[in-house]
Amino acid sequence: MISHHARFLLLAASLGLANLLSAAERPNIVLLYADDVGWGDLGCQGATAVRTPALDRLAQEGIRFTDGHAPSATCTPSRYAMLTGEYAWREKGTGIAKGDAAAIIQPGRTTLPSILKQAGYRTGVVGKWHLGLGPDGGPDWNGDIKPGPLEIGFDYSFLIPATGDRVPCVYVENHRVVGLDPADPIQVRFGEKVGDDPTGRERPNLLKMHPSHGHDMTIVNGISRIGYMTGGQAARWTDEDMADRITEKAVAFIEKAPRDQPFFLFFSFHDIHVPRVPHPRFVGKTAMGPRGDAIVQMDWCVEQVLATLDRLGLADDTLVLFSSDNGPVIDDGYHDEAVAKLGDHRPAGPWRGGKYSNFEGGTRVPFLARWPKRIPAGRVSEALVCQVDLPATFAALTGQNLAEKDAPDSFNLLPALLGESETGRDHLVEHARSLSLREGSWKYIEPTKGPQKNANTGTELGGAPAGSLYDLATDPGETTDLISREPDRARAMATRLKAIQAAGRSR
Ligand code: NG6
Ligand code: CA
Repeated sequence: MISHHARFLLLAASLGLANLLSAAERPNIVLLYADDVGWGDLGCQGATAVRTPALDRLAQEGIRFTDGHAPSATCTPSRYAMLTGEYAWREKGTGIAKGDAAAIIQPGRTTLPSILKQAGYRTGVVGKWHLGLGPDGGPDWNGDIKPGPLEIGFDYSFLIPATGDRVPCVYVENHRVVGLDPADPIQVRFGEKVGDDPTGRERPNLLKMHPSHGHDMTIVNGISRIGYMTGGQAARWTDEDMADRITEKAVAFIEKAPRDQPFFLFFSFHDIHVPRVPHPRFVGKTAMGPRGDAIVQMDWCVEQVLATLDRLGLADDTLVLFSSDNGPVIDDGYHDEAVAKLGDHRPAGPWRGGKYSNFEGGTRVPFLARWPKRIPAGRVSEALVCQVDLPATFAALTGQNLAEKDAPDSFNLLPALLGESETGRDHLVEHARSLSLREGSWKYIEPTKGPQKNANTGTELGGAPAGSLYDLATDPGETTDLISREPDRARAMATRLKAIQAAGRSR
């Protein structure tokens, strides 16, 4: 069998990339990506109402970034930016995707997985996708579902196609719905009803969890969803064992990956997005109801991955990252006691707002990295880092140069990631309902009309008609708008933000 090193040399030679040879050994990469988990939801960042021992271990054995960001304050745009290295607000069609949306990232683009595949990695994605599947008009759920992850650089995929709270409620493995009976084809529709499956609106008595806003369409597993679906009965998922199912697939991917080749696993949790329906063994583990129990379940998923790496002797050579796709939300559409049982737990930690918000709570999320061979244990870094930087950072890690057009907003933050430097980005565009520019501790939010709170979730959204300006160094909670006291600074930041938008790139 050809050795890992020989294969690496051959690959380097065949690509003619001299600098590939000088790259450090290429670690395996496991990107653990949580959904709607807030900065303050981790024990290592102050949570006491829920324990997260696996994540705390990751932080203790690696580096914890206090100023780490999702690219956007909701899911689809964050994932788009993380996989392409391009801010989602530059492109139409990157907002929260419906369950039957067509593939948003086009085949042929340079992506996080294609960069790693190019470097010789075996690449896989397991869990929530929410980046659309199929051609224009959406996928054929009963046929070959493509394009999708396999067409943009992943060798393997096992997907929750959109989110847990919207149809279709089935898993997709590579190009096919898992367990589909051809005699019971799936139909999916958003907008009008399809088929005669009961809906939450018509038959609330059938529900085990009731919607608080939206989420009153087709009932699957006693929970009404966004959108309508009929057929595919045998293929429908059970929310209670979703974490087990996807963890099993993630662990199997690591186990089966050839040992003479590094691997990249994007393990994208369903937790702690709504509907929060953890397995019975996690129910009641916190006093916070399903939202707290879902955090415990998510931490269990992390634990399984770390244990697998330990068991296979891969931990030292594996870079494990953990982050979340946007800030926290309490009631995101179901009556699940999250509001009533929150107590004094602060999901966003010291930051104001949460999911959907221009305040820091929208995008400032947990951001942990462990690589025992290269990252000193127990580091805490204040460097400004963002998930949009992963493509350029991993390109650098694997000794590759990005083409000018690729990953236009992605910066190589390898020195910061490895704890060798406290310098991260000098600026970052944060994206919620409008854009904000961070420069050091300063934050400028462009002028924003409209309500102060999200009507559904009650989240404070931030922003003001004249724009707003905060100094996070003296005012981390964004309580004092300095826009009228520092008009010159605000104007300069507004000008720079406009220039970044106009340039179409920032790298
Ligand atoms: C919103 C949903 C919310 C959640 C969100 C997507 C309603 C009223 N709200 O439209 O429940 O699903 O989309 O969340 O339907 S995300 O984390 O995937 O971006
Ligand atoms: Ca999310």
